[in-house]
Amino acid sequence: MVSATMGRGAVLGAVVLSLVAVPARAATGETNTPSAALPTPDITGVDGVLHTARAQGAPGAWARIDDPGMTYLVSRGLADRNTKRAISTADRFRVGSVTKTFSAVVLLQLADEHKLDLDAPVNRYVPKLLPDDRITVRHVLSHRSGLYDYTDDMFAKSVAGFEAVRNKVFTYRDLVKLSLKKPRTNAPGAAYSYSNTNFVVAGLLIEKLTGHSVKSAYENRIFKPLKLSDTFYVHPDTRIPGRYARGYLTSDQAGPALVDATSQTVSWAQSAGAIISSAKDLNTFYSALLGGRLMSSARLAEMERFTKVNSTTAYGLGLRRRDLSCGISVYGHTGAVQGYYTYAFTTKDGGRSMTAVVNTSNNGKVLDTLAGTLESAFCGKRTKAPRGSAVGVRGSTVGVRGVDRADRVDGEE
Ligand code: HEL
Repeated sequence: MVSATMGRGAVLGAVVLSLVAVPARAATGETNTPSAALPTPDITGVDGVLHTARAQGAPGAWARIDDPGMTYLVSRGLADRNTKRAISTADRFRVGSVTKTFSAVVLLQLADEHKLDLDAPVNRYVPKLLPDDRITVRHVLSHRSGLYDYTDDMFAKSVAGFEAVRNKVFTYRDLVKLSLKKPRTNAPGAAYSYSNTNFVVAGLLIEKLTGHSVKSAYENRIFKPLKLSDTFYVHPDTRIPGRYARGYLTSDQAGPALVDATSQTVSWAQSAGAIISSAKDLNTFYSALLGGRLMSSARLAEMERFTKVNSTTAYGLGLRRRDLSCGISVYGHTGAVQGYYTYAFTTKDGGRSMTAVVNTSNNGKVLDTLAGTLESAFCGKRTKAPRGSAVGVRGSTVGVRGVDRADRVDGEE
């Protein structure tokens, strides 16, 4: 289902396509095109990506793009394989590591309040937590601490590993201990090495510095000020409040049925990955963050100091940057938690945001495919098309104002 709504009541029925000049790439690989100068999102392209993700095994796939005055909604497939309820783009889901940006925001706010020095050792705030006093808060938030990722062992067998922790409740210190059983991957600051342990340490820091739970820090500092009414931190409760898409974990071996992974504590991740949200709220969050509404410009600049990860991605402080093929860079995070993959990104000025989700995981093809939504949403159509070609796709609904009507279910294709 595809729909688009415009702020002042006009209905989008067709777009006129034009070739857009590709902005010059800066030496860092990053380009910062103002969102007003971006090409129109290619909604047909987004829909095609979701269709492919479904064909590759995702029960449902959905995306929401928020542009000034315009919202685009695209959804395909099922929220629930038993009841056959169709996905709605308003459905809540588990965001996985998108949580890391929320945790980083809290710590950067604490830095703004002079309660935290990013270059101080973690051990200054939580004495003797880590075996190396050289590991700083900045190393942790940029995945350069060298702390081993305990989830590599925990989920070596995806389904058995998940079932072993589905209902478990860990303390942060339990998780740090698991990490410290293994040698560190690099000396502090020497290399980027993604690890959930870093953002477990971030959670501990938040609790230590605020004297309250991460839940209340998220709620008071982010969820409530931004009115994120679909966003929750319920750990260790296993349920998703309200209307949500069920999440389905793919087995490592071909053949077995998908495992319904919706119900879990996510205690293995907590401040590294346990937030629940919706596409609308994630777009609001990243737009506010990059728009400078969550911290000082000096702290945001620190968040946006990126370490190169590979030719198209870089990591700041709890923030990913992806450099798209059209030369545009977008900022946000990805998430992989049993049952869900998420891409949530925005432009440098926070003007255009997109969240794309599928309700399956442990399916690398689907994960790679879903990245294509970024290209369509931010780069627009890449080839010249006839003027006046319609946005609509087979069986789609275009221009249903304010309604995300699941009038077509792709579950039985
Ligand atoms: S992994 C990532 C993603 N991050 C990291 C974090 C998150 N999620 C996890 O650490 C979960 C790992 C297990 C997920 C599970 C599945 O797909 O459901 N996979 C297995 O069990 C595989 N044996 C770097 C991809 C991120 O994008 O930041 O979220």
